[in-house]
This record gives sequence, C-alpha cells and structure tokens, in this order.
Amino acid sequence: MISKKVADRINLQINRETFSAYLYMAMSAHMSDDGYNGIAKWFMTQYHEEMFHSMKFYQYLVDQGAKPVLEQIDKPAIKAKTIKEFFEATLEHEKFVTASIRELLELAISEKDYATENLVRWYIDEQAEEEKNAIEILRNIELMGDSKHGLFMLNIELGKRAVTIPLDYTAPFPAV
Ligand code: OFO
Repeated sequence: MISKKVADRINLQINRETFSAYLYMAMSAHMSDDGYNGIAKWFMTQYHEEMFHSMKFYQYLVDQGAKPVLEQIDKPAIKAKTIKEFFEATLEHEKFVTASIRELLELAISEKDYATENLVRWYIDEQAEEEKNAIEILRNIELMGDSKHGLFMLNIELGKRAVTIPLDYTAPFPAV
C-alpha cells in the first residue's frame, strides 16, 4: 500500500505523461500537415510510448489499491516552425519530464517507499533513452545543414520507427 502523498504525486505524473502523449500527437499532426509523413510517424510512435508511460503508472496505482485520478490535460502550445525547432522542443520537454521523474524518485526514497522507488528507476533509464533519441536526431539535423536531400532522408529514416510497446495498454507490462 502506498501513502496518499506518493499516490498524489504519481497521479500528477500520469497527467504529465498523458500531456506528453497529447503534445507529440499534436506535433505529429503538424508534420503530417507539412507533408513529412515519416517524421509524423516518429511523433505518433512517441505518442504511444507516452501513453504506455502513463498507463504503467496508472496500473501501478490500481495494483497498489490506490485510485488513479485524472485531471485536465493542457492544450499543447506549439511554437516550433522548423524541423529542428520541433526536435529542440522535444528535447526541452523531455528534460522537464526527467526533472519531474527525479523529483518523484526523491519522494519515494524519502518516504522509504521501495516498491515505488523500483518502479520509478525504470523511468529514470527510460528518460535517459528519451533524451538520447532527441539529441541524436538534433545531431543529424546539424550535420544535414540546409541539404534538401538530407531532409528527404531524415523523413524516411524517422518513418522507420515502430511501436515496440504493447498497444493493449491493459495487458501485463513486459520490460521494454
Ligand atoms: Fe514519458 O517520457 Fe517523454 O515525456
């Protein structure tokens, strides 16, 4: 059984992960609208990853006998115009989520909630991966410069990204 304090903080994280999904779905819509179907697919895959992150916390609360509480999801505010700016915004957002996950880990440790601590450590690794992905894409964009061919290839490459998490979010969660 987890404390109300920890459950409340996990509920906040559910909101943030679901907002992340909504944000990346909005970015995917922008990319589709601009004709970059591959990049749109990358962002839509990210949407599924974020919903998985959200549901993993959700299921944890249910398993612990605590109630998931769903709050309002903010409207995504997208200021990015160029492809580079979209991935810079992605990296910035992931840094925010990393800080939020670290805060949750610190709470679990201070509350001596070792089960939650174990769960959140999975997210610590996941956040390192999320930031790495955005950094790698930004490096490639940097190398590409103003090359139209580079952009054409980036669109193809990012379109190869496939969903690796269970689309049935209610299924038992395998390690990913
Ligand atoms: Fe859930 O990792 Fe991105 O936000």
